[in-house]
Amino acid sequence: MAGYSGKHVVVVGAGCTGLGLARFFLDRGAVTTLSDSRKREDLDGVTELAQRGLRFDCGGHDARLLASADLIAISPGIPLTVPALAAARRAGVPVLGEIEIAARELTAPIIAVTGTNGKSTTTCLVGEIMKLWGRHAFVGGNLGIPLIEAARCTGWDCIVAEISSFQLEAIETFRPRYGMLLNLTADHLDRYPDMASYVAAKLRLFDNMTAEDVAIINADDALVTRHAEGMKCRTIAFTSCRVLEEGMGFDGEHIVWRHAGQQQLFPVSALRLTGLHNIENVMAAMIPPLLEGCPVETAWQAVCGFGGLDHRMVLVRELDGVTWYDDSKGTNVGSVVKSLAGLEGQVTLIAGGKDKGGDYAPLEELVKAKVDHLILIGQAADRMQDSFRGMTEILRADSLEQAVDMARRVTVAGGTVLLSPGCSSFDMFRSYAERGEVFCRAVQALHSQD
Ligand code: UMA
Ligand code: ADP
Repeated sequence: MAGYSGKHVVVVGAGCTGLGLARFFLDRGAVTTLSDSRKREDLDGVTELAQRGLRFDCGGHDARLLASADLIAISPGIPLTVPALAAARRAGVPVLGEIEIAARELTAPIIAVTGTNGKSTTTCLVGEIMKLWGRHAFVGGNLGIPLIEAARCTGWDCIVAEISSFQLEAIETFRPRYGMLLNLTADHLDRYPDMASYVAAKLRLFDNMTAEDVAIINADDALVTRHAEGMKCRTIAFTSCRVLEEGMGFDGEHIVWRHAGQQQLFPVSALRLTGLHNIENVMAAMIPPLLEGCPVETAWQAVCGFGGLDHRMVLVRELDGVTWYDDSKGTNVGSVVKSLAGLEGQVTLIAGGKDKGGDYAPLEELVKAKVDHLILIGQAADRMQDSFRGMTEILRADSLEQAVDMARRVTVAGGTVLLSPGCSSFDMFRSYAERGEVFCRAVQALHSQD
């Protein structure tokens, strides 16, 4: 579609992405309808858009309306299997995802970060480096500010975008200059029929990349390296297990960057971030700026100054000898594995939430070795109880606040309480952030027994 003016565009989903898309298409003179399964009165932030002529299709998606559109623009939370959408596609209506629409407008190079875990942290790390280097960098995507907001402004030097598998489902030409694949473990099996479909969606990031572009690949992840073999673009690897002849490696004390016959050493003791997984995130994040010519001192200063994001292994408080951590963003089994592995001593683990259909088995050994008490909340509690039966003492709580009270009673001095749910939050909360905030408030409200 050459231009959008006068075209009928249906934007599906009225979350932050849909509202950004609606604004974008109204700005370009499109006849724009916002379609959402929620009722009109339940939508937030649409008053100004309605005054600008936005039309609405609420309480479901009108199949006839969608089939008559010139273009359907979808939010990440809308699977292509939604019946009205699938029917419109079959009828030949183009259906594009938000990142595809945004990227068609963007001229600055895109550094795209995907993988099962570490995306947000790595995206922010790249952003910190670019900004310290004096670059006007947009930092967003799945992280929070939708990519379409970058397309509504000009003057970017680079676009640093966290990209989810959901967002990649409806791309056509999306082509980052740098594409990172941090790791691949099971996630979102409530949306995908199997792991292969989830991986296939992630790999679409590399579909349009050419020999001029660079894939940044985790050499320690067998699934990632297997899929990297067929890529058309250059690949640069990172590993936390050894030093590489070319790429980012780790010798146990230093990150070792070897490229074009040069070597640089970075002592990880200078980092504020902790854990081997965060060393991996730092390694991956430094590659695009260094390849773009950023001075090594600037890149290292930026990553050393970064203290991490909220709700990712954040120390909430120490109370009566017990340490409390908020890892509400631990929303899949792989991330709980990393968080638990990094803790010393005995742990009371608070887990559960909206089950994503994955296998909890990768957690079994760590639960047996480290978890004294497992306190389960939410819809996933029954399945998790079945998975971990006999491996630790299991308790059930009706609310997160009750789980905090239970954890307080059962955890002895010297121990740790960890909220790392291994599930999404949507059964009990609006988001992982709200879940983390409720946890932190409940922990802060506890009184010392001394
Ligand atoms: N809706 C429908 N029909 C449906 C399903 C949903 O109309 O069949 C409507 C809902 O009623 C709601 C709207 O769609 O009004 C929500 O759209 P959305 O789910 O795409 O939410 P946004 O607010 O636009 O947020 C999205 C991402 N959400 C998802 O991928 C589910 C956000 O990632 C992202 O931060 C934001 O765009 C900006 O890019 C969230 C997420 O959980 C945090 N992502 C997953 C993850 O990180 O694991 C991938
Ligand atoms: P994402 O955006 O992919 O969800 P985050 O950076 O928000 O990733 O981190 C979420 C959780 O994932 C963290 O609390 C941590 O437990 C885990 N994690 C972070 N980085 C990695 C990594 N490189 N490999 C595995 N797990 C990680």
